[in-house]
Amino acid sequence: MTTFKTLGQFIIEKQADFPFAKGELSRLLRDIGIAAKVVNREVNKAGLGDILGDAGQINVQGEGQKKLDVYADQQFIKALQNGGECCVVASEEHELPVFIDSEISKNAKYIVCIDPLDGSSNIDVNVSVGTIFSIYRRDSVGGPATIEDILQKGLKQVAAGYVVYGSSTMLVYTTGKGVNGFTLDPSIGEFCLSHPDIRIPKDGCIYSINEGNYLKFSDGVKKYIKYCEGEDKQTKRPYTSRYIGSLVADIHRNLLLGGIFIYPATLSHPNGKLRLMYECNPIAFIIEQAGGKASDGKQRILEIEPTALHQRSACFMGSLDMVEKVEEFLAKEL
Ligand code: P6P
Repeated sequence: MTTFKTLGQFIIEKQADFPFAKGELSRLLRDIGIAAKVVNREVNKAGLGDILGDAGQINVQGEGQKKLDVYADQQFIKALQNGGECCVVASEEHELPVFIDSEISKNAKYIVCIDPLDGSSNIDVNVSVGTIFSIYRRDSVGGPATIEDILQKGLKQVAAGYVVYGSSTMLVYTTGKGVNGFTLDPSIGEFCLSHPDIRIPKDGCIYSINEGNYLKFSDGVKKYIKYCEGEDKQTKRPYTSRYIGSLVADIHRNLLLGGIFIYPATLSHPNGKLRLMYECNPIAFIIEQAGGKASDGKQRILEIEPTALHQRSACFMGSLDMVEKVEEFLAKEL
């Protein structure tokens, strides 16, 4: 009889790590897990239902919304509304925060920042996509949450995670005490612990960057790319270039195998492309908890003081030695 541990069992077991926990965060994480299973069902049959293609709307990023983007956003918000543990959701798909003002939620203590379906441009071509979430405890007491409750430094996250809808569907999260991965077992409809205590290798041989933007990169980034492509047996170069164009998929591979993911500032995206609150911060929390490093090229991503809900940040995230090496190249360009 194979023994397995479901996400729900694991969350409750780990609740003991938090002496003051009264179960709210556990319920919130379970609510996210439920929504992930609902979204997974649609992602897995996207080619069959009328769920592919454009929703015909433009989101706050000025990007065309895919129908699955909208569907995923609706499912996560509904799960968070029904769960009663979240008072406001900051979603990539909404310009303004979505306040959950039901009787049970308006005084809830948690805030969720979420990219409901990241990498959506890959949906129609059957490439892995993902959900990324970040959880904060509100500072204000009672009444509607404030924008200051949402715009907290990444250091203040109480939990963060992602779901990767790939050849298998996995949920990977941290509450600040390590990183654990759960694989969805469709036969029982449960996320089961499959990757306990994930650690990212201290060094790696995979670099992930959209080299199509090469001419728009700074000199330091260009020199680092040439370093990755150089021949040197001792440092196992040339490295391997792997870039899916779906943040969660690229990060998940590099987290398990070692590697670096880079989305730097470019001429077209002077602050980088990825969003701080619901892409860079949650991924940075996970990477650091797994023993890696996550910087914007100058400082820890988790120490960036947010000023706007959808602000962007450059990011260099992954194996410690690889991020430190690229930072050496960046320091020389200052
Ligand atoms: P580019 C997807 O749209 C996304 O937000 C991330 O998932 C991904 O890492 C990045 O953008 C890809 O951007 O400019 O290389 O297509």
